[in-house]
Amino acid sequence: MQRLSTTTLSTLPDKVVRPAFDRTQAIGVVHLGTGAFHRAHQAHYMQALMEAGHDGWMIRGSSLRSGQVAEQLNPQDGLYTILVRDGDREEARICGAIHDVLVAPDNPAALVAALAEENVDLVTLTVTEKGYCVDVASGQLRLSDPDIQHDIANIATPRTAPGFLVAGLMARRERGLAPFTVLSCDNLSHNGERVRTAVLDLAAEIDPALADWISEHGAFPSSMVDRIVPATTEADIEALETHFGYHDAAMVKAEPFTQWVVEDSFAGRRPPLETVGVQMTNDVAGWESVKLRMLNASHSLMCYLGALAGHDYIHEVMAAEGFENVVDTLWDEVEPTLPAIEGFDPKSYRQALKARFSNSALQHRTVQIAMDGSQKIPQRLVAAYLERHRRGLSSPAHALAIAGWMRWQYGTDEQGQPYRVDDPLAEKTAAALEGNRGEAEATVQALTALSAIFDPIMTQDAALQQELSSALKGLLDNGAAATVAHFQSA
Ligand code: NAI
Ligand code: CS2
Repeated sequence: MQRLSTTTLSTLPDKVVRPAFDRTQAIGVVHLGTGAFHRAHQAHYMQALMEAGHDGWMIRGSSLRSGQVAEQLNPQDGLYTILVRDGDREEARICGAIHDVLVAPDNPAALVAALAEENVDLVTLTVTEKGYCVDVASGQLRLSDPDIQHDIANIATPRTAPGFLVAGLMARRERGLAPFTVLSCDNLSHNGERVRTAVLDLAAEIDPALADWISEHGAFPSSMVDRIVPATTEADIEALETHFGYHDAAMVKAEPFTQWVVEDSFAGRRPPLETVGVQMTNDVAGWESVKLRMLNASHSLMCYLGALAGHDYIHEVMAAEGFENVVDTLWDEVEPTLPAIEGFDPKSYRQALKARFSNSALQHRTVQIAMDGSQKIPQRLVAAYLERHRRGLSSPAHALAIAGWMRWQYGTDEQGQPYRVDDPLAEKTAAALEGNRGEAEATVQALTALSAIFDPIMTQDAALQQELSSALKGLLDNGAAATVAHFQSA
C-alpha cells in the first residue's frame, strides 16, 4: 500500500481533493500542539487562505510532548487527509498547510529558533485545557509546577507552552523583531486572556522588562473554535486504505461543520481569515459562552452519564432513553445565562447540535470527552450552575451532569469494572474520595472542597450541597441509565 507523500500525491484517486497552492511558500505560523483538532481546523483554514492566493501562511507544527505526530507527518512531507464524514457520506481532502513538525523535547532550541523567525507573525496553540499550566479556578499561572520552575531557570530550553512563548518572544525582542500574535485555539473561556496571563506571569519571573515589552507590544486575541474531531483509530486508517487506496498515518476524521470566531486584535501581519469564512469580531465572549455552555456542557453531561450507562459513542447516547430530554433541560437552564448574540438563534443551534451529535460516522468516544474533566467542567458546567444559583434558580440537569463527573471519579463502572480516570488531577480526586466512595454527601463534600476545580461557595452553600448530593444519590441508588430515563426537569 503506497503511503501519502509529495511523490505519491499525483497517483491518488481523482476523488481525493488535492492542495491547490505552492507549498514551498514562506512559513508564517508556528503551532504548538499539532494534534487532530489543529489538523482538521486551523490548518484547514490556512490551506483555504493560501488556495485563495493569500501567501505566506504555511505552518511549522510542533509537539511539546512526544515524537508521535512528527513520525506520522514528516515522512509524508507534512501531507495528511482530512476525511469529512457525515452519515454514509465521506470526502477525502489532502491538507498541505503543514510544512513539518518539530519535536520540542528532542530539540527545544529548534522550536525557540522557529518562533524567532522573522516571517512568523502568528503562533497558534491546541495544547489542551491543561497545557497552559494555569489554575482553572483562579486563572493564575501555577508557579509551583515543576516544569514552570524548570522554565524559569532554563528559559533557553523550555518545556511548557508558556515557556516556549516567553522564550520565542525573548528571542524576537533581542533580534529587534516585533512580537508574534498568540492565538489559543483551546476550549477555555477567555482563552486569549488566560494565555496572556500565563506568559506575563512567567516573563515577570525571568525579566520584568521583557514582561513590560510583551504587555505593551504583544497580542493575545481570544477565539471560539468548533469542529468535532474525534481521535483517529487504526480502524480509520485501515478504512481509508480500503476506500481510497493509500496509507496515511496522520489522517484525521471530522464532521462537515466548522466555525472559528476570532477577536480582531493582532500584533503584526494578520491572516485575512474573514476571506475564508472566519468571523472576525471585537467580542468573542458571547460565542464562547454558547459553545462552552451548550455544546461542550452537553458533551460532558453525555460522556459521564452515557459511559456509566454503558455507551461507547456519543451518537449512541443521543439515541438512548431520556438523554435528549436531560440535554434539552440542560440547555433550558443555560439559555438565561447567555448574553445577547447577533446571529445566534437558540432553537436552530439546538437542532444543529442534535444532528451533529447523532452523526454515527464520527464514532466519537465518550471516554475521549471524559478525559481532563477537572479542566473542563468549571467553564462548561459549574459557571452556569453558580450563575443560576446566584439568581435563586435550581438546575437539576447541571446538578446531574456534575454528579456524573463526580461518580466518574470513582474509577469503577456500574458493573464494578475498573477504568483509569484520565485527568491531571486524578490523584487529588482519588485522595479526596478515600473512605467516601458510595456515600453521596461525603463524596460531594470531598470533591467540592478541591479549590483547583470548584469555587469555595460550592462547599459553603447547603442548598448546592443538597442538590448535588441528591443527584449523586440517585446515580448511586439507581444507576445512570435509569436515572436519566426517569429524569424530570424541575
Ligand atoms: P490530541 O490529543 O490530538 O492533541 C492534543 C495536543 O496537545 C497534542 O499535540 C499534545 O502533545 C498536546 N498536549 C497535551 N498535553 C499537553 C501539555 N500539558 N503541554 C503541552 N502540550 C500538551 O487532541 P485534539 O483533538 O487535537 O484536541 C486538542 C485540543 O483542541 C482540545 O483539548 C481542545 O482544547 C481543542 N479542541 C478540540 C476539538 C476536538 O473535537 N477534538 C474541538 C475544539 C477544540
Ligand atoms: C469535546 C470537544 O473532547 C471534548 O471535550 O467536548 O473536543 C468537542 O468535540 C469540541 O469542542 C467540538 O468543537
